[in-house]
Amino acid sequence: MTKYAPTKKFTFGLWTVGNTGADPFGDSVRKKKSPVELVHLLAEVGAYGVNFHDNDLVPIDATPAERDQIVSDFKKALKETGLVVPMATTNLFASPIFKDGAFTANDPKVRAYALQKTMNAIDLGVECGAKIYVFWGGREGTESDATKDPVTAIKRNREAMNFLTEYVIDQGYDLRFALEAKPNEPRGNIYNATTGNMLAFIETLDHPEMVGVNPEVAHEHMAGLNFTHHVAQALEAGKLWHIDLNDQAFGRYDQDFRFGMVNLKSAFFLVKLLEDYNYEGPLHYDAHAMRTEDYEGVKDFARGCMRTYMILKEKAEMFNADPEIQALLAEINAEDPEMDAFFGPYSREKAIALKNHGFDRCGIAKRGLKYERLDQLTNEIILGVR
Ligand code: GLT
Ligand code: MN
Ligand code: MN
Repeated sequence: MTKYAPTKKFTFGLWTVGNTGADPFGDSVRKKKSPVELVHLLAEVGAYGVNFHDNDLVPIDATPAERDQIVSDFKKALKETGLVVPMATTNLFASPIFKDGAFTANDPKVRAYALQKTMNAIDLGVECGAKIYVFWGGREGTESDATKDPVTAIKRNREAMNFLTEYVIDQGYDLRFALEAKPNEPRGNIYNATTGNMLAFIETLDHPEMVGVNPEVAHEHMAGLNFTHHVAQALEAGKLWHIDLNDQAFGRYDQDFRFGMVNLKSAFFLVKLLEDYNYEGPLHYDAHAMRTEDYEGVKDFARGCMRTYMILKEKAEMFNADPEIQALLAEINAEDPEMDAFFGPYSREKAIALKNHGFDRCGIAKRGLKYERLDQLTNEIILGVR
């Protein structure tokens, strides 16, 4: 097998490699490909799986007969290529009916339609083998807070999640939900703006055990936040069930660049975290090729996403095996037996002993931590000179 071959569960949405390059200022630059063609393209570049929104596969106005034909063609392509569908989701943002949101829209007809559309989309996803169902509430927000009460919005969102988890249980589906946060775009402000917000929201649901998160690199970066820390919180809580990898310059428009294209060092720490903690879920590239590319460029984009991950995985292994780095880490993290008595579960005796202990505050603060050396060594691993 060639070096850096894509051996992980790398997946792409139909909407990612199928993106035709239109933006708010310009038309499509690539001819639209069918789902079947995209499955074959993904097989060619070595992907493991493909994800979709209901309407990436079945147009919103398809007849039941058309739907069945499309699904059967798609399944045939999966069978031919060996690709799987680990995740599916609902398009609750493109149709004008969702201009004021879906589950949080002020119009009850819109909220009810959003539930109906999602139940149908869940059926479609499960039929194609999906085990994870993503919820990205791109339109769940406001441009002006005069228009919607934010507490009411939280309650509407919760009611929708509770209804849909019950639907999944009622159908006997083997399906878990993953909630994806984003701070803005396409709404001026989107509710539950970060992965941390989502983790808190999940604990208020009727079935928190069925709901985890799907963090996306670009979405935390858009808010100027450290993505790796958000992923760590989800991992530690046992809630990292899916992840959207891409890249994004801080403070810019929603860019959806190839993984590692802008912030290589953040990408390194992310891959290291996922590998160190044995994340085994899908690694989904929610990104698209630059508008300058034809479909050969789309393949370069997809191969690049996966290859960068595999290279950074190797770099993380080098970091973990580097004697100088490991010696520095051991020194930094050295325990002090004298302090052991103060940690662990609370007791009144412990509290009294700790209050009476004398600390050499200035002496302790004098110690240099050698983080400059450690970070430079990290850079040299990433730069390939170590
Ligand atoms: C859309 C969005 C993504 C979400 C997708 C799932 S759709 O492309 O930008 O971040 O993950 O609905
Ligand atoms: Mn995005
Ligand atoms: Mn995403």
